[in-house]
Amino acid sequence: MKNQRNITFTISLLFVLTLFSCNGDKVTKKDITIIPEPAVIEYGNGYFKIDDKTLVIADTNNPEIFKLANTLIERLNSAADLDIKIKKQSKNINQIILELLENEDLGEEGYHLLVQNNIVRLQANKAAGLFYGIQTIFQLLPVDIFSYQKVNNIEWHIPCVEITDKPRFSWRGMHLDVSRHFFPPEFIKKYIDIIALHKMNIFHWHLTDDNGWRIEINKYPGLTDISAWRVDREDKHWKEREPQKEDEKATYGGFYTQEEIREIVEYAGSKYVRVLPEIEMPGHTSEVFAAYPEYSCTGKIFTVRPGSYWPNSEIFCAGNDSVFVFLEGILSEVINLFPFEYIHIGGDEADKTRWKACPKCQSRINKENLKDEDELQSYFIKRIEKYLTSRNKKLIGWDEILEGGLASDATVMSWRGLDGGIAAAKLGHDVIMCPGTHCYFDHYQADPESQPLAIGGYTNLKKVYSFNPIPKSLNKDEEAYVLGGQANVWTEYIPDPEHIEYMALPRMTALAEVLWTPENKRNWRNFRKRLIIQYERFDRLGINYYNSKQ
Ligand code: TNX
Repeated sequence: MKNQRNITFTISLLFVLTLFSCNGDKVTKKDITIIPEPAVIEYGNGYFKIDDKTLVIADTNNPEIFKLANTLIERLNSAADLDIKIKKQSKNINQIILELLENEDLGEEGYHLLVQNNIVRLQANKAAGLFYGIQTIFQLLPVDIFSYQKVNNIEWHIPCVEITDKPRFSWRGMHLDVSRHFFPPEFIKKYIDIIALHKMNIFHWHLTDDNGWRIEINKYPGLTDISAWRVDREDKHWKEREPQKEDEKATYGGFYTQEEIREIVEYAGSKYVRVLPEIEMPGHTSEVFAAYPEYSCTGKIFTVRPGSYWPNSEIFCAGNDSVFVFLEGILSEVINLFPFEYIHIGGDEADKTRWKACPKCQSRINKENLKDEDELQSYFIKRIEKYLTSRNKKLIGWDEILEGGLASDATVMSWRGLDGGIAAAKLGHDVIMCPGTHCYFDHYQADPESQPLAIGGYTNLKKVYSFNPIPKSLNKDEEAYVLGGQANVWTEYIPDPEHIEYMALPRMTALAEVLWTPENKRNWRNFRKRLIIQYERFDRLGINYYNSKQ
Protein backbone atom coordinates (compact mmCIF):
# COMPACT_ATOMS: atom_id res chain seq x y z
CA MET A 1 0.00 0.00 0.00
CA LYS A 2 2.78 2.37 1.04
CA ASN A 3 4.78 1.49 -2.13
CA GLN A 4 1.81 2.06 -4.32
CA ARG A 5 1.31 5.47 -2.78
CA ASN A 6 4.97 6.28 -3.42
CA ILE A 7 4.68 5.23 -7.04
CA THR A 8 1.55 7.31 -7.52
CA PHE A 9 3.32 10.24 -5.87
CA THR A 10 6.41 9.85 -8.09
CA ILE A 11 4.33 9.60 -11.23
CA SER A 12 2.33 12.69 -10.36
CA LEU A 13 5.51 14.55 -9.47
CA LEU A 14 7.03 13.65 -12.86
CA PHE A 15 3.81 14.74 -14.52
CA VAL A 16 3.90 18.06 -12.73
CA LEU A 17 7.58 18.59 -13.54
CA THR A 18 7.16 17.96 -17.27
CA LEU A 19 4.10 20.09 -17.28
CA PHE A 20 5.73 23.04 -15.57
CA SER A 21 9.22 22.86 -16.97
CA CYS A 22 9.94 24.86 -20.06
CA ASN A 23 10.29 23.13 -23.40
CA GLY A 24 11.53 24.65 -26.60
CA ASP A 25 14.50 26.69 -27.73
CA LYS A 26 16.73 28.17 -25.10
CA VAL A 27 15.83 31.77 -24.42
CA THR A 28 18.86 34.09 -24.59
CA LYS A 29 19.65 37.60 -23.42
CA LYS A 30 19.07 39.06 -26.86
CA ASP A 31 15.44 37.85 -26.85
CA ILE A 32 14.67 40.07 -23.88
CA THR A 33 14.37 43.86 -23.99
CA ILE A 34 13.24 45.03 -20.61
CA ILE A 35 13.93 48.64 -19.64
CA PRO A 36 14.94 49.26 -16.92
CA GLU A 37 17.04 46.10 -16.85
CA PRO A 38 15.81 43.79 -14.07
CA ALA A 39 18.00 42.88 -11.11
CA VAL A 40 18.10 39.13 -11.86
CA ILE A 41 17.00 37.21 -14.96
CA GLU A 42 17.36 33.51 -15.57
CA TYR A 43 16.65 32.17 -19.00
CA GLY A 44 14.53 29.07 -19.61
CA ASN A 45 13.44 27.23 -22.74
CA GLY A 46 10.53 28.01 -25.02
CA TYR A 47 7.65 30.28 -24.26
CA PHE A 48 4.19 30.68 -22.80
CA LYS A 49 1.61 31.28 -25.49
CA ILE A 50 -1.27 33.61 -24.73
CA ASP A 51 -4.52 32.77 -26.50
CA ASP A 52 -8.25 33.13 -25.95
CA LYS A 53 -8.24 30.26 -23.50
CA THR A 54 -5.64 31.86 -21.24
CA LEU A 55 -7.07 32.94 -17.93
CA VAL A 56 -5.81 35.59 -15.58
CA ILE A 57 -6.11 34.30 -12.04
CA ALA A 58 -6.31 36.93 -9.34
CA ASP A 59 -8.08 37.63 -6.07
CA THR A 60 -11.19 39.23 -7.48
CA ASN A 61 -12.37 40.12 -3.95
CA ASN A 62 -9.45 42.51 -3.56
CA PRO A 63 -10.37 45.64 -5.58
CA GLU A 64 -6.76 46.74 -6.07
CA ILE A 65 -5.65 43.34 -7.34
CA PHE A 66 -8.73 43.06 -9.52
CA LYS A 67 -7.88 46.45 -11.05
CA LEU A 68 -4.33 45.31 -11.74
CA ALA A 69 -5.59 42.13 -13.39
CA ASN A 70 -7.77 44.37 -15.53
CA THR A 71 -4.83 46.52 -16.65
CA LEU A 72 -3.23 43.30 -17.87
CA ILE A 73 -6.23 41.95 -19.74
CA GLU A 74 -7.25 45.32 -21.18
CA ARG A 75 -4.06 45.58 -23.20
CA LEU A 76 -4.18 41.91 -24.18
CA ASN A 77 -7.79 42.18 -25.24
CA SER A 78 -7.31 45.41 -27.16
CA ALA A 79 -3.91 45.29 -28.87
CA ALA A 80 -3.67 41.50 -29.03
CA ASP A 81 -7.36 41.16 -29.90
CA LEU A 82 -7.91 38.35 -27.40
CA ASP A 83 -10.80 37.59 -25.13
CA ILE A 84 -9.17 36.86 -21.83
CA LYS A 85 -11.12 36.67 -18.60
CA ILE A 86 -10.20 37.10 -14.97
CA LYS A 87 -11.06 34.30 -12.56
CA LYS A 88 -10.45 33.71 -8.92
CA GLN A 89 -9.27 30.17 -9.56
CA SER A 90 -9.34 27.51 -12.22
CA LYS A 91 -8.15 23.98 -12.87
CA ASN A 92 -7.07 24.99 -16.34
CA ILE A 93 -3.29 25.17 -16.67
CA ASN A 94 -3.14 27.91 -19.30
CA GLN A 95 -3.07 30.74 -16.82
CA ILE A 96 -1.33 33.90 -15.70
CA ILE A 97 -1.48 34.07 -11.93
CA LEU A 98 -1.15 37.36 -10.08
CA GLU A 99 -0.72 37.00 -6.36
CA LEU A 100 0.42 38.81 -3.27
CA LEU A 101 2.79 36.77 -1.22
CA GLU A 102 4.72 37.80 1.83
CA ASN A 103 8.33 38.06 0.75
CA GLU A 104 10.29 40.76 2.49
CA ASP A 105 13.16 40.49 0.02
CA LEU A 106 10.93 41.99 -2.66
CA GLY A 107 10.22 45.09 -0.57
CA GLU A 108 7.51 47.60 -1.44
CA GLU A 109 7.98 47.51 -5.20
CA GLY A 110 9.72 44.27 -6.15
CA TYR A 111 8.22 41.27 -7.92
CA HIS A 112 9.02 37.73 -8.87
CA LEU A 113 7.95 36.49 -12.30
CA LEU A 114 8.17 32.90 -13.39
CA VAL A 115 7.22 32.17 -16.99
CA GLN A 116 6.87 28.51 -17.93
CA ASN A 117 5.34 26.81 -20.96
CA ASN A 118 1.94 26.37 -19.37
CA ILE A 119 1.78 28.92 -16.66
CA VAL A 120 2.94 32.38 -15.71
CA ARG A 121 3.19 33.24 -12.05
CA LEU A 122 3.68 36.83 -10.91
CA GLN A 123 4.17 37.37 -7.21
CA ALA A 124 4.82 40.47 -5.16
CA ASN A 125 4.83 41.58 -1.59
CA LYS A 126 2.74 44.66 -2.40
CA ALA A 127 0.39 45.69 -5.21
CA ALA A 128 2.99 48.11 -6.65
CA GLY A 129 5.25 45.12 -7.29
CA LEU A 130 2.48 43.40 -9.25
CA PHE A 131 2.09 46.59 -11.29
CA TYR A 132 5.81 46.56 -12.17
CA GLY A 133 5.67 42.85 -12.93
CA ILE A 134 2.83 43.52 -15.36
CA GLN A 135 4.94 46.21 -17.07
CA THR A 136 7.65 43.58 -17.43
CA ILE A 137 5.19 41.09 -18.94
CA PHE A 138 4.24 43.72 -21.55
CA GLN A 139 7.91 44.23 -22.39
CA LEU A 140 8.41 40.47 -22.76
CA LEU A 141 5.64 40.38 -25.38
CA PRO A 142 6.05 41.52 -29.01
CA VAL A 143 6.19 45.35 -29.21
CA ASP A 144 2.79 45.45 -30.89
CA ILE A 145 1.28 44.87 -27.47
CA PHE A 146 1.75 48.65 -27.09
CA SER A 147 -0.32 49.37 -30.18
CA TYR A 148 -3.59 51.29 -29.95
CA GLN A 149 -4.94 49.30 -32.86
CA LYS A 150 -5.77 45.62 -32.79
CA VAL A 151 -2.90 43.63 -34.24
CA ASN A 152 -3.64 40.26 -35.77
CA ASN A 153 -1.43 37.51 -37.16
CA ILE A 154 0.98 37.64 -34.28
CA GLU A 155 1.78 34.87 -31.85
CA TRP A 156 1.59 36.39 -28.37
CA HIS A 157 4.52 34.61 -26.77
CA ILE A 158 6.18 35.35 -23.46
CA PRO A 159 9.66 33.80 -23.37
CA CYS A 160 10.31 31.45 -20.44
CA VAL A 161 12.29 33.40 -17.89
CA GLU A 162 12.49 33.76 -14.16
CA ILE A 163 12.89 37.35 -13.01
CA THR A 164 13.47 38.59 -9.50
CA ASP A 165 13.41 42.33 -9.57
CA LYS A 166 13.24 45.37 -7.36
CA PRO A 167 14.40 48.99 -7.66
CA ARG A 168 17.74 50.33 -6.45
CA PHE A 169 16.11 53.57 -5.21
CA SER A 170 12.68 54.32 -3.80
CA TRP A 171 12.58 57.86 -5.32
CA ARG A 172 12.50 57.69 -9.11
CA GLY A 173 11.15 61.04 -10.14
CA MET A 174 10.29 63.22 -13.10
CA HIS A 175 9.59 66.90 -12.62
CA LEU A 176 7.62 69.15 -14.95
CA ASP A 177 7.43 72.94 -14.93
CA VAL A 178 3.90 73.97 -15.95
CA SER A 179 4.37 77.65 -15.09
CA ARG A 180 6.71 78.82 -17.84
CA HIS A 181 4.29 77.15 -20.25
CA PHE A 182 0.94 75.64 -19.38
CA PHE A 183 0.09 72.11 -20.55
CA PRO A 184 -3.42 70.65 -20.59
CA PRO A 185 -4.55 67.93 -18.13
CA GLU A 186 -4.66 65.28 -20.90
CA PHE A 187 -0.96 65.77 -21.46
CA ILE A 188 -0.22 65.57 -17.74
CA LYS A 189 -1.86 62.14 -17.80
CA LYS A 190 0.25 61.11 -20.77
CA TYR A 191 3.37 62.28 -18.92
CA ILE A 192 2.31 60.11 -15.98
CA ASP A 193 1.82 57.17 -18.37
CA ILE A 194 5.38 57.65 -19.61
CA ILE A 195 6.67 57.83 -16.04
CA ALA A 196 4.91 54.56 -15.17
CA LEU A 197 6.11 52.90 -18.39
CA HIS A 198 9.64 53.47 -17.07
CA LYS A 199 8.83 52.06 -13.61
CA MET A 200 9.37 55.52 -12.18
CA ASN A 201 7.14 56.51 -9.31
CA ILE A 202 7.18 60.26 -8.60
CA PHE A 203 5.69 63.10 -10.60
CA HIS A 204 7.01 66.42 -9.26
CA TRP A 205 4.50 69.02 -10.42
CA HIS A 206 6.07 72.51 -10.46
CA LEU A 207 2.76 74.36 -10.20
CA THR A 208 3.79 77.93 -9.48
CA ASP A 209 6.48 80.29 -10.73
CA ASP A 210 6.93 83.83 -12.00
CA ASN A 211 5.31 83.14 -15.36
CA GLY A 212 1.99 81.81 -14.12
CA TRP A 213 0.14 80.31 -11.14
CA ARG A 214 -1.46 76.99 -12.14
CA ILE A 215 -3.48 75.62 -9.23
CA GLU A 216 -6.97 76.70 -8.27
CA ILE A 217 -7.14 77.91 -4.67
CA ASN A 218 -10.71 78.60 -3.57
CA LYS A 219 -9.71 81.00 -0.83
CA TYR A 220 -7.68 83.21 -3.21
CA PRO A 221 -9.43 83.40 -6.60
CA GLY A 222 -7.06 86.18 -7.76
CA LEU A 223 -4.40 83.51 -8.20
CA THR A 224 -6.32 81.95 -11.08
CA ASP A 225 -8.23 85.03 -12.27
CA ILE A 226 -5.06 87.10 -12.57
CA SER A 227 -1.81 85.29 -11.69
CA ALA A 228 -2.45 82.45 -14.16
CA TRP A 229 -2.44 84.73 -17.23
CA ARG A 230 0.19 86.68 -19.10
CA VAL A 231 0.45 88.48 -22.40
CA ASP A 232 1.21 86.33 -25.41
CA ARG A 233 4.80 86.90 -26.53
CA GLU A 234 5.34 83.40 -27.86
CA ASP A 235 6.75 84.78 -31.10
CA LYS A 236 9.69 86.32 -29.21
CA HIS A 237 12.80 84.78 -27.67
CA TRP A 238 12.24 84.03 -23.95
CA LYS A 239 14.77 86.65 -22.92
CA GLU A 240 13.45 89.38 -25.21
CA ARG A 241 9.84 89.58 -24.15
CA GLU A 242 8.45 92.98 -23.39
CA PRO A 243 6.33 93.15 -20.21
CA GLN A 244 2.58 93.66 -20.40
CA LYS A 245 1.59 97.17 -21.55
CA GLU A 246 -1.13 99.18 -19.87
CA ASP A 247 -3.78 98.68 -22.54
CA GLU A 248 -3.01 94.98 -23.05
CA LYS A 249 -5.00 91.99 -21.84
CA ALA A 250 -3.27 88.90 -20.47
CA THR A 251 -4.62 85.99 -22.50
CA TYR A 252 -1.90 83.33 -22.43
CA GLY A 253 -1.84 80.71 -19.66
CA GLY A 254 -4.28 78.54 -17.77
CA PHE A 255 -4.61 76.57 -14.57
CA TYR A 256 -5.82 73.24 -13.24
CA THR A 257 -9.11 73.22 -11.36
CA GLN A 258 -9.21 71.33 -8.09
CA GLU A 259 -11.42 68.76 -9.76
CA GLU A 260 -8.85 68.23 -12.52
CA ILE A 261 -6.11 67.91 -9.94
CA ARG A 262 -8.02 65.31 -7.94
CA GLU A 263 -8.61 63.34 -11.11
CA ILE A 264 -4.95 63.51 -12.11
CA VAL A 265 -3.77 62.47 -8.64
CA GLU A 266 -6.14 59.50 -8.71
CA TYR A 267 -5.03 58.59 -12.22
CA ALA A 268 -1.40 58.72 -11.13
CA GLY A 269 -2.22 56.56 -8.11
CA SER A 270 -3.65 53.86 -10.35
CA LYS A 271 -0.19 53.74 -11.99
CA TYR A 272 1.66 53.78 -8.67
CA VAL A 273 2.95 57.28 -9.34
CA ARG A 274 2.85 59.69 -6.40
CA VAL A 275 2.33 63.36 -7.14
CA LEU A 276 4.57 65.89 -5.41
CA PRO A 277 3.10 69.41 -5.65
CA GLU A 278 5.49 72.35 -5.57
CA ILE A 279 4.36 75.76 -4.34
CA GLU A 280 7.30 78.17 -4.63
CA MET A 281 8.35 80.45 -1.78
CA PRO A 282 9.83 82.85 -0.82
CA GLY A 283 11.13 83.55 -4.37
CA HIS A 284 9.91 82.77 -7.90
CA THR A 285 6.64 84.31 -6.81
CA SER A 286 6.23 87.61 -8.70
CA GLU A 287 3.10 86.27 -10.44
CA VAL A 288 1.36 86.22 -7.05
CA PHE A 289 1.87 89.98 -6.66
CA ALA A 290 -0.08 90.63 -9.85
CA ALA A 291 -3.15 89.72 -7.80
CA TYR A 292 -1.97 90.18 -4.20
CA PRO A 293 0.68 92.94 -4.15
CA GLU A 294 0.28 93.33 -0.39
CA TYR A 295 2.37 90.20 0.23
CA SER A 296 5.55 91.58 -1.36
CA CYS A 297 7.93 93.92 0.47
CA THR A 298 7.14 96.94 -1.71
CA GLY A 299 3.39 96.45 -2.17
CA LYS A 300 3.85 97.39 -5.82
CA ILE A 301 1.50 95.81 -8.39
CA PHE A 302 3.18 93.63 -10.98
CA THR A 303 1.96 92.05 -14.15
CA VAL A 304 2.70 88.38 -14.83
CA ARG A 305 5.92 88.18 -16.76
CA PRO A 306 5.81 86.73 -20.24
CA GLY A 307 9.51 85.81 -20.25
CA SER A 308 12.69 85.99 -18.26
CA TYR A 309 14.14 88.58 -15.96
CA TRP A 310 16.99 88.34 -13.49
CA PRO A 311 17.49 88.41 -10.54
CA ASN A 312 14.32 87.24 -8.77
CA SER A 313 13.95 90.21 -6.45
CA GLU A 314 10.17 90.26 -6.06
CA ILE A 315 9.72 87.75 -3.29
CA PHE A 316 7.36 87.27 -0.34
CA CYS A 317 7.89 89.68 2.53
CA ALA A 318 9.30 87.68 5.44
CA GLY A 319 8.47 90.32 8.04
CA ASN A 320 4.73 90.41 7.41
CA ASP A 321 2.71 87.86 9.38
CA SER A 322 -0.19 88.05 6.96
CA VAL A 323 2.11 86.46 4.33
CA PHE A 324 2.16 83.32 6.47
CA VAL A 325 -1.62 83.39 6.90
CA PHE A 326 -1.89 83.64 3.11
CA LEU A 327 0.57 80.80 2.49
CA GLU A 328 -1.00 78.55 5.11
CA GLY A 329 -4.39 79.16 3.49
CA ILE A 330 -2.95 78.02 0.18
CA LEU A 331 -1.07 75.06 1.63
CA SER A 332 -4.14 73.92 3.52
CA GLU A 333 -5.99 73.45 0.20
CA VAL A 334 -2.92 71.87 -1.42
CA ILE A 335 -2.70 69.39 1.44
CA ASN A 336 -6.31 68.40 0.92
CA LEU A 337 -5.70 67.73 -2.78
CA PHE A 338 -2.48 65.73 -2.63
CA PRO A 339 -2.30 62.59 -0.48
CA PHE A 340 1.51 62.23 -0.87
CA GLU A 341 3.32 62.71 2.45
CA TYR A 342 5.60 65.42 0.99
CA ILE A 343 5.01 69.01 -0.11
CA HIS A 344 7.73 70.88 -2.05
CA ILE A 345 8.01 74.55 -1.09
CA GLY A 346 10.67 75.60 -3.60
CA GLY A 347 13.15 77.83 -1.80
CA ASP A 348 15.47 78.37 -4.77
CA GLU A 349 17.03 81.52 -6.16
CA ALA A 350 15.44 84.05 -3.83
CA ASP A 351 17.29 87.33 -4.27
CA LYS A 352 17.29 89.11 -0.90
CA THR A 353 17.62 92.72 -2.18
CA ARG A 354 14.11 93.69 -1.07
CA TRP A 355 14.51 92.08 2.36
CA LYS A 356 17.61 94.20 2.97
CA ALA A 357 15.63 97.41 2.40
CA CYS A 358 12.35 96.30 3.99
CA PRO A 359 11.65 97.66 7.51
CA LYS A 360 9.39 94.71 8.35
CA CYS A 361 12.01 92.16 7.29
CA GLN A 362 14.72 94.00 9.19
CA SER A 363 12.58 94.19 12.30
CA ARG A 364 11.96 90.40 12.04
CA ILE A 365 15.72 89.85 11.83
CA ASN A 366 16.18 91.89 15.02
CA LYS A 367 13.29 90.38 16.92
CA GLU A 368 14.22 86.81 16.08
CA ASN A 369 17.92 87.42 16.68
CA LEU A 370 18.84 86.40 13.16
CA LYS A 371 22.28 87.05 11.76
CA ASP A 372 21.36 88.06 8.23
CA GLU A 373 18.94 87.60 5.31
CA ASP A 374 20.05 83.97 4.82
CA GLU A 375 18.92 83.24 8.34
CA LEU A 376 15.70 85.08 7.56
CA GLN A 377 15.09 82.69 4.67
CA SER A 378 15.77 79.82 7.05
CA TYR A 379 13.26 81.35 9.53
CA PHE A 380 10.72 81.52 6.70
CA ILE A 381 11.17 77.87 5.71
CA LYS A 382 11.19 76.64 9.31
CA ARG A 383 7.94 78.48 9.99
CA ILE A 384 6.35 76.84 6.96
CA GLU A 385 7.75 73.47 8.01
CA LYS A 386 6.13 73.87 11.41
CA TYR A 387 2.78 74.36 9.71
CA LEU A 388 3.30 71.39 7.39
CA THR A 389 4.32 69.17 10.29
CA SER A 390 1.16 70.17 12.14
CA ARG A 391 -0.75 68.88 9.12
CA ASN A 392 1.30 65.65 8.97
CA LYS A 393 3.26 66.58 5.88
CA LYS A 394 6.99 66.61 5.26
CA LEU A 395 8.79 69.50 3.62
CA ILE A 396 11.05 69.26 0.58
CA GLY A 397 13.02 72.20 -0.78
CA TRP A 398 15.73 72.98 -3.33
CA ASP A 399 19.25 72.96 -1.90
CA GLU A 400 19.18 76.71 -1.13
CA ILE A 401 17.15 75.80 1.97
CA LEU A 402 20.47 74.75 3.52
CA GLU A 403 21.56 78.39 3.60
CA GLY A 404 21.06 79.96 7.01
CA GLY A 405 20.30 76.57 8.60
CA LEU A 406 18.16 73.62 7.52
CA ALA A 407 14.65 73.11 8.91
CA SER A 408 14.63 70.17 11.32
CA ASP A 409 13.08 67.45 9.19
CA ALA A 410 13.49 68.89 5.70
CA THR A 411 14.38 66.77 2.65
CA VAL A 412 16.79 68.44 0.24
CA MET A 413 16.58 68.33 -3.52
CA SER A 414 20.13 68.86 -4.73
CA TRP A 415 20.17 70.64 -8.08
CA ARG A 416 23.33 72.80 -7.99
CA GLY A 417 25.52 69.73 -8.28
CA LEU A 418 25.74 67.05 -5.60
CA ASP A 419 27.25 69.22 -2.86
CA GLY A 420 23.97 70.36 -1.29
CA GLY A 421 22.86 66.74 -1.17
CA ILE A 422 26.15 65.64 0.38
CA ALA A 423 25.96 68.36 3.04
CA ALA A 424 22.35 67.47 3.87
CA ALA A 425 23.07 63.71 4.07
CA LYS A 426 26.00 64.40 6.39
CA LEU A 427 23.59 66.34 8.61
CA GLY A 428 21.28 63.31 8.64
CA HIS A 429 18.65 64.66 6.22
CA ASP A 430 17.02 62.80 3.38
CA VAL A 431 18.18 63.82 -0.07
CA ILE A 432 17.03 63.58 -3.67
CA MET A 433 19.76 64.04 -6.24
CA CYS A 434 18.99 65.96 -9.45
CA PRO A 435 22.23 67.77 -10.37
CA GLY A 436 22.09 70.10 -13.35
CA THR A 437 25.03 68.25 -14.88
CA HIS A 438 23.09 64.98 -15.42
CA CYS A 439 19.42 65.57 -14.68
CA TYR A 440 18.40 68.79 -16.45
CA PHE A 441 16.43 67.69 -19.46
CA ASP A 442 15.88 71.28 -20.59
CA HIS A 443 19.57 71.25 -21.64
CA TYR A 444 20.71 70.34 -25.15
CA GLN A 445 20.97 66.60 -25.76
CA ALA A 446 23.09 66.89 -28.92
CA ASP A 447 24.94 69.48 -30.97
CA PRO A 448 22.83 72.67 -30.65
CA GLU A 449 23.10 73.15 -34.42
CA SER A 450 21.00 70.01 -34.89
CA GLN A 451 18.47 70.79 -32.16
CA PRO A 452 15.54 73.07 -31.45
CA LEU A 453 16.43 76.11 -29.34
CA ALA A 454 17.10 75.15 -25.72
CA ILE A 455 18.16 76.97 -22.57
CA GLY A 456 21.81 75.92 -23.00
CA GLY A 457 23.97 73.23 -21.41
CA TYR A 458 24.79 69.86 -22.92
CA THR A 459 23.63 66.61 -21.39
CA ASN A 460 23.57 63.73 -23.80
CA LEU A 461 22.08 60.30 -23.20
CA LYS A 462 25.39 58.70 -22.28
CA LYS A 463 25.99 61.33 -19.63
CA VAL A 464 22.58 60.67 -18.06
CA TYR A 465 23.33 56.95 -18.17
CA SER A 466 26.61 57.53 -16.32
CA PHE A 467 24.88 59.30 -13.42
CA ASN A 468 25.41 57.87 -9.97
CA PRO A 469 23.18 59.41 -7.29
CA ILE A 470 25.48 58.12 -4.53
CA PRO A 471 28.57 60.35 -4.25
CA LYS A 472 31.82 58.68 -3.25
CA SER A 473 32.28 61.08 -0.34
CA LEU A 474 29.36 59.57 1.60
CA ASN A 475 29.94 56.67 3.95
CA LYS A 476 27.54 53.71 4.16
CA ASP A 477 25.36 55.30 6.85
CA GLU A 478 25.16 58.60 5.00
CA GLU A 479 24.36 56.86 1.70
CA ALA A 480 21.12 55.65 3.20
CA TYR A 481 19.83 59.24 3.23
CA VAL A 482 19.89 59.38 -0.57
CA LEU A 483 16.32 58.41 -1.45
CA GLY A 484 17.05 58.47 -5.16
CA GLY A 485 17.06 60.91 -8.02
CA GLN A 486 14.98 62.70 -10.57
CA ALA A 487 15.17 64.72 -13.75
CA ASN A 488 13.85 68.25 -14.03
CA VAL A 489 12.09 69.55 -17.10
CA TRP A 490 12.00 73.35 -16.97
CA THR A 491 9.96 74.74 -19.78
CA GLU A 492 11.13 78.27 -20.58
CA TYR A 493 12.11 76.99 -24.03
CA ILE A 494 9.58 74.16 -24.27
CA PRO A 495 6.21 75.52 -25.37
CA ASP A 496 4.25 72.37 -26.24
CA PRO A 497 3.71 68.73 -25.20
CA GLU A 498 5.50 67.12 -28.18
CA HIS A 499 8.54 69.18 -27.36
CA ILE A 500 8.46 68.01 -23.74
CA GLU A 501 8.45 64.41 -24.95
CA TYR A 502 11.33 65.18 -27.28
CA MET A 503 13.42 66.69 -24.47
CA ALA A 504 12.51 64.00 -21.93
CA LEU A 505 13.01 60.98 -24.17
CA PRO A 506 15.09 58.98 -24.33
CA ARG A 507 17.05 60.64 -21.51
CA MET A 508 14.33 59.59 -19.08
CA THR A 509 14.77 56.01 -20.28
CA ALA A 510 18.44 56.21 -19.27
CA LEU A 511 17.61 57.77 -15.92
CA ALA A 512 14.98 55.11 -15.22
CA GLU A 513 17.68 52.45 -15.56
CA VAL A 514 20.07 54.43 -13.35
CA LEU A 515 17.46 54.59 -10.61
CA TRP A 516 16.08 51.05 -10.89
CA THR A 517 18.84 48.68 -11.98
CA PRO A 518 21.63 47.50 -9.67
CA GLU A 519 24.73 49.51 -10.51
CA ASN A 520 26.78 46.47 -11.50
CA LYS A 521 24.15 45.42 -14.04
CA ARG A 522 24.17 48.72 -15.92
CA ASN A 523 25.76 48.38 -19.33
CA TRP A 524 25.77 51.23 -21.84
CA ARG A 525 26.27 49.10 -24.97
CA ASN A 526 23.54 46.70 -24.04
CA PHE A 527 21.26 49.60 -23.08
CA ARG A 528 21.69 51.11 -26.54
CA LYS A 529 20.61 47.85 -28.12
CA ARG A 530 17.50 47.65 -25.96
CA LEU A 531 16.77 51.29 -26.71
CA ILE A 532 15.98 50.40 -30.33
CA ILE A 533 13.02 48.32 -29.16
CA GLN A 534 12.05 51.01 -26.65
CA TYR A 535 11.81 53.44 -29.61
CA GLU A 536 9.43 50.99 -31.29
CA ARG A 537 7.31 51.02 -28.13
CA PHE A 538 7.27 54.83 -28.19
CA ASP A 539 6.16 54.68 -31.83
CA ARG A 540 3.27 52.36 -31.00
CA LEU A 541 2.25 54.57 -28.08
CA GLY A 542 2.40 57.78 -30.12
CA ILE A 543 5.19 59.23 -27.97
CA ASN A 544 7.64 61.71 -29.48
CA TYR A 545 11.39 61.32 -28.78
CA TYR A 546 14.79 62.31 -30.02
CA ASN A 547 16.30 59.41 -31.96
CA SER A 548 19.46 59.56 -29.90
CA LYS A 549 22.28 57.08 -30.24
CA GLN A 550 24.62 58.57 -27.68
C1 TNX B 1 16.98 77.03 -12.26
S1 TNX B 1 16.56 74.48 -10.77
C2 TNX B 1 15.74 77.03 -11.68
C3 TNX B 1 14.55 77.18 -12.53
C4 TNX B 1 14.92 77.38 -13.97
C5 TNX B 1 16.05 76.45 -14.33
C6 TNX B 1 16.42 76.47 -15.77
C7 TNX B 1 15.83 75.49 -9.90
C8 TNX B 1 15.50 75.06 -8.57
N1 TNX B 1 15.53 76.73 -10.38
O1 TNX B 1 13.74 78.22 -12.05
O2 TNX B 1 13.80 77.13 -14.75
O3 TNX B 1 17.17 76.79 -13.56
O4 TNX B 1 17.30 75.40 -16.08
